[in-house]
Amino acid sequence: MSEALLYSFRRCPYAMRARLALRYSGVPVRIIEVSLKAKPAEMLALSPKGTVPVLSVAGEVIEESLAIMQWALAQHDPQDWLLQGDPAVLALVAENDQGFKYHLDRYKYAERYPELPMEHYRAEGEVFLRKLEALLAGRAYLLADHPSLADMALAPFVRQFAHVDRDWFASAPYPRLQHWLERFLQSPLFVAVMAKV
Ligand SMILES: N[C@@H](CCC(=O)N[C@@H](CS)C(=O)NCC(=O)O)C(=O)O
Repeated sequence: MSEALLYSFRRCPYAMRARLALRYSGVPVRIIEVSLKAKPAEMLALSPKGTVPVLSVAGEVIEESLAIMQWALAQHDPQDWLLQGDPAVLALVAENDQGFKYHLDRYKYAERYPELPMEHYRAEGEVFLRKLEALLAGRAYLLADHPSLADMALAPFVRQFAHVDRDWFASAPYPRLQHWLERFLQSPLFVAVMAKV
């Protein structure tokens, strides 16, 4: 198999989740850090839609972060991140990608949506935070007592939400979620995929 290439942007949460799954799977990948303002022509030739991450492997192009995660886990999933195909995994990722992300963007860039105050967008995002807090009752990870694809697909987005106003997040009533995020941020896997290349 020829070398796998991942077009990535270090701070993009979609690219982070792809890097997490690829590194966990142990598949060797060359990471190409792109500038979103000047995307490389080779990447656009493979994937004209122009979003990162894009994985090019063995003649195949995978241009959605969740599909890249699933591809990586299909190669090797030593700690059962797929939870043996439990549909709850993809359902939670869909809620993140189709619901929470929308509110996250409005909260993060509230000045671009001046029709409502920032607190409104934050409160809408908190509905999902409360759900995650409840899922963490009695277990260390969202859907099991070990990490799953859901934890890894969501954590980069919860991180962004938390970092909009760190003081607010630190004092918000989500102790389990705070702990879960902190453990993720300090995990060797996350630290490794955030190293500057
Ligand atoms: N649905 C895509 C979304 C990827 C996405 O939106 N990535 C952003 C960066 S975080 C991007 O590349 N945006 C294009 C741009 O900013 O030009 C996925 O899951 O991979």
